[in-house]
Amino acid sequence: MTEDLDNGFPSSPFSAPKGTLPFTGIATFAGYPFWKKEQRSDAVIMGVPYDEGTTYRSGTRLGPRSIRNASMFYAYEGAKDRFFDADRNQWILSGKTIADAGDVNIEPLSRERNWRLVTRYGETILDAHAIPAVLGGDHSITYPVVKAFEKKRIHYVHLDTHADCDRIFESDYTHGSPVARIFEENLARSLTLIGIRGLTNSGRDLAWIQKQGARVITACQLHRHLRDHQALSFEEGSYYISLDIDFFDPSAAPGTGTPEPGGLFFPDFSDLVHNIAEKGKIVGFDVVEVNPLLEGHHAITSHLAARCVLELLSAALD
Ligand SMILES: [Mn+2]
Repeated sequence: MTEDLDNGFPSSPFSAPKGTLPFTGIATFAGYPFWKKEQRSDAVIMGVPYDEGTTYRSGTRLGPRSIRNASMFYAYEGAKDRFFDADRNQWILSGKTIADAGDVNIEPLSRERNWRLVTRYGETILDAHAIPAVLGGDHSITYPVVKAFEKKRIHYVHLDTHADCDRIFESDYTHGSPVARIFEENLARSLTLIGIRGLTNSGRDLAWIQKQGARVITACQLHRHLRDHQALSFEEGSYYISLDIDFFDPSAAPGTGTPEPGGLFFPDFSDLVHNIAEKGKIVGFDVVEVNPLLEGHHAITSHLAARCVLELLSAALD
């Protein structure tokens, strides 16, 4: 059993591990270089290919690899001013140093060990003064990631169809429980749940988390009030954003285990994260619940997830 943090990336005697076109070379996130701890980075990508917390259709262990593959669509060599955002009419992520640390070295049926490593990987990235950008994995991994932020007293923002505060199983560590874990271990100074909808939330748990002070904004409220800044203002402070891909409408993100109609779309998400970044400082985030086994060869969910990671990086760093 290894518990070291070596990411095991190969070094090639031939050339850089990536070519000039999106379909060439070894896929790192958007073609960014492998992370070397001694190099200063603004943000570091880390994959957590773990899905033993799922309560329905598993397969999100394949999420990090699929998101990296899709993200290579955005990998063009030699682009110094990294991406031109035509919607916002500006360059984004210019001059920002971003690197990919690879995946947490998961072992089967070793939850405690795996999650200890997830927290340590997160702490290692934070100790290097970089923002951890996490690719899931199922939503259970958010709790050990957020544990790495314990000293930062973050505001936690949960973008999801579900409130994820199940307290029904003997193991309360499923992908339906991270919000309950974060609350009960007092890991966040505030909880905001956005995009909640549909028939698969427990009314009792939703009422419970609101009683504990969580702010809940349903998908319907978001559809109506997204551009009303007063209705959706965020105070100053450090923010951790957890994006469950089922926040989006299933027509935009079919590759996920628990789809629910009535979801949001990318422009809503973009407005929302930039809204948070207006006053708040995004210090870490995850994108979870992408299940490539459920989306066929189109990979639109993985492409959406990759784009969301870039949007979150831009909101955090630009
Ligand atoms: Mn979730």
